[in-house]
Amino acid sequence: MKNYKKMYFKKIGNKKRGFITALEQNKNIPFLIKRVYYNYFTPADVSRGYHAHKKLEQVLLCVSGNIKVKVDDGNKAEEIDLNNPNEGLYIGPGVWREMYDYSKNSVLLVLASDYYDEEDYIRDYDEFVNTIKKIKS
Ligand code: T46
Repeated sequence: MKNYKKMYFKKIGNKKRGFITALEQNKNIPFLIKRVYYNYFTPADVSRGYHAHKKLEQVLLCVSGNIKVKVDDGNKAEEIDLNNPNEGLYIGPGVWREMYDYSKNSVLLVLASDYYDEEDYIRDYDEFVNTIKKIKS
């Protein structure tokens, strides 16, 4: 089963007054939020990510502008557009991700289930594929 999914959040408001989207831990976000970070001023020709996580769960939201995310579970790779502030991408453990095509002034907001820990990263693609194979066998 895929360990990532596109999420659609409620958009409260109207064109006249503007909109609000609320994110709540263990409600529309499926984990306790221990960390929030955001990535901004990323040049259009830069790709980020190129790693998977061992345990971390995250929800990525492009709250301004748009970006593309390639997710790869070791079996299949898929490109997901994040181009609405009320849409998110849940990514669980064991999913390789690459973010690219950042539009000007895009802001990628990330909600994470744990504190920053470099030990939780798999930054080598071959190691990622081998880890997935071991889990499946
Ligand atoms: C992910 C994608 C979507 C910290 O010190 N604290 C933090 O909370 C984070 C996220 C990063 N850092 C440091 C670690 C590196 O020295 O910031 C530097 C850049 O991190 P990285 O190259 O991992 O950034 P991205 O944009 O490639 O990946 C980030 C997250 O690290 C990652 O968990 O899933 O965003």
